[in-house]
Amino acid sequence: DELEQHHGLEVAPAKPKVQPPPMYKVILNNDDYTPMDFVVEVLQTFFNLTAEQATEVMLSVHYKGKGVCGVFTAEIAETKVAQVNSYARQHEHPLLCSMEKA
Ligand code: TYC
Repeated sequence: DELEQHHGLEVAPAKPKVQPPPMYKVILNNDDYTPMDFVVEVLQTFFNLTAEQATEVMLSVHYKGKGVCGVFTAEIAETKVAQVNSYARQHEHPLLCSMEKA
């Protein structure tokens, strides 16, 4: 289309090119103190996981060091990270939530 426009021979409208937004993984990091059932509760509450899915992610974090809670646009990922870290601190657990580009 660009070539045609430069030559004054346009026949078709330019295709609208919409970029998908950058996506971010929200990560839970393991620690030695946060109770397993608290992590499961967090995953169910903030990431809408079932008890079964939440247990799977929690155990993956426990055994491998970190795990993905979900993949979101920047603003939503930032909000989830802030909510989880605030909730963990309110309950005096060291649980750390962070994000990285997908
Ligand atoms: N390792 C913790 C324990 O043994 C459980 C835990 C799992 C902590 C996942 C944090 O993101 C985490 N109680």
